[in-house]
Amino acid sequence: MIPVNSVLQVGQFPEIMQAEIDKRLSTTKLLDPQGKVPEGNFTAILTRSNTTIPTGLLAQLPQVQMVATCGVGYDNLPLPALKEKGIKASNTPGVLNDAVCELAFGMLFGLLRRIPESQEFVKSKAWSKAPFTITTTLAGKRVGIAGMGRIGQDLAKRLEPFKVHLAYTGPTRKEVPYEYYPSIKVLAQACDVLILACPATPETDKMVNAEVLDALGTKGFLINIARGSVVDEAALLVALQQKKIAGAALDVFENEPNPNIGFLNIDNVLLTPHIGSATLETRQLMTNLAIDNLEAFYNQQPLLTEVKN
Ligand code: 8YV
Repeated sequence: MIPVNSVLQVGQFPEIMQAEIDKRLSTTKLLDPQGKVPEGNFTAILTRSNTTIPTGLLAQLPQVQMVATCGVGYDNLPLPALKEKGIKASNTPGVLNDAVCELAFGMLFGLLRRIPESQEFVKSKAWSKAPFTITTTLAGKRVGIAGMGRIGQDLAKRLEPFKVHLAYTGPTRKEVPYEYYPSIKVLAQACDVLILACPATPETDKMVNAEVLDALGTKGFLINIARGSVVDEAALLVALQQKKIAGAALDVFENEPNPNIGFLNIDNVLLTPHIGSATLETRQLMTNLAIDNLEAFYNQQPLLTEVKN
């Protein structure tokens, strides 16, 4: 049982998630993590991946012993400070794989077959003057996945029927039937489509740089469903503008919700507003999993999906 008004909800939640929260518990809300902390004896925080929890906020909440974030990524949490204070943390892995993988497929086919541009082509009546451009087939391509975690593995399995050659990179080899490359540059050299599905960590920060993009090459495509921080966006913009790569599909950006304006004026990109997990079913599952973790905490049970800090 979650004690009434024991949970501080930090950050803005979409309506569907707030409805799920309100079904199961009463929370006090702090929309701006930098704002004035409401009065209360809060022993837990409920937040989302897109809300950064400042260490300073923890200092104002000395009773907090648990932070539950809605999202598989937990780069929004100040892990060293949580560890130092002995504060537990949970995320919501697994329940969003379908939604994220389905978006990745939409981005992949949309990018390779230039579907958004083809719609504009029809709507603008340009079709009456000339046929749409020839595009490219996925079948037969070499697809590299950076990050063979839950989502990366799920994506690879779903890609298998599409007659592609799969390979991956990551800190360690995984028990998967795909070729392993120790570095993302070598993987980029060996693939036609590079999909980023890795967590945002100091090691992956700007991991896709000019060198990696050159390795991907002029017929190569980049898809980012991970975090904007994984890509050196200045280098990506140059590569796109100078056609050093064939195109990019981006669901995540360094600066959300106002991505670099350079991306808005390029035709070989497909842009989506960080909607990987943004389906009704998935957000309901994520919200309830986060609350299940809170319940486990208050019932002094092991957390269901603890962030191992
Ligand atoms: C969250 C995300 O799913 O799960 C993640 O790591 O990137 C986000 O899309 C979303 O913010 C949950 O509310």
